[in-house]
Amino acid sequence: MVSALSGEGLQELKDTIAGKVCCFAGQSAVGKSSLMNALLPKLDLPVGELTRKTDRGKHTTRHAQLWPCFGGALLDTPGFSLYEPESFDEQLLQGCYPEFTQAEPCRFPGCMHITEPGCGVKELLQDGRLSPARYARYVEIAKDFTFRRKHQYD
Ligand SMILES: Nc1nc2c(ncn2[C@@H]2O[C@H](COP(=O)(O)OP(=O)(O)OP(=O)(O)O)[C@@H](O)[C@H]2O)c(=O)[nH]1
Ligand SMILES: [Mg+2]
Ligand SMILES: [Zn+2]
Repeated sequence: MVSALSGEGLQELKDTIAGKVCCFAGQSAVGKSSLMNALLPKLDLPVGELTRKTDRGKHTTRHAQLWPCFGGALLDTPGFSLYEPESFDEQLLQGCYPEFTQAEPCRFPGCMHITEPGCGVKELLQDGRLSPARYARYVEIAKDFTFRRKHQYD
């Protein structure tokens, strides 16, 4: 977790990105440019706000720019309105959650970790080794993948 406002997580973020080429990507107004400014105050990049009308960002950043820093480089990018991944492979999705690898094997192979009994990932959730908010978003995305795979030839 990071916050440009409070400075939470900034040192860990610096340590993680040092010596690498990294980019910030995400929906408009999540705070990518604010984070760039917090890490590199000299940049003074323009930041936007949420529109009351749609509760979405205003697409303040209009181009991607690479800034050398911390022995590597950081790229600020324009935000998108909606995130819709092209592939909907549930196995690839699970690979995006490194926490899942700490789980005991689930009772059923190919477990989606949603409603199946004997699920190791659900146990992680119970002992607080998996963030409930991250898990809730995983369930939402996984259900969307299943829905879109079922309807891909409609
Ligand atoms: N409360 C709070 N607000 C933040 C934080 N980071 C950014 N904001 C606010 O969120 C709004 C959008 O920030 P930006 O940095 O412009 O967001 P962005 O992701 O670069 O947006 P685009 O350039 O449109 O893609 C601004 O009003 C910021 O002040 C934060 O850590 N806490
Ligand atoms: Mg921006
Ligand atoms: Zn499971």
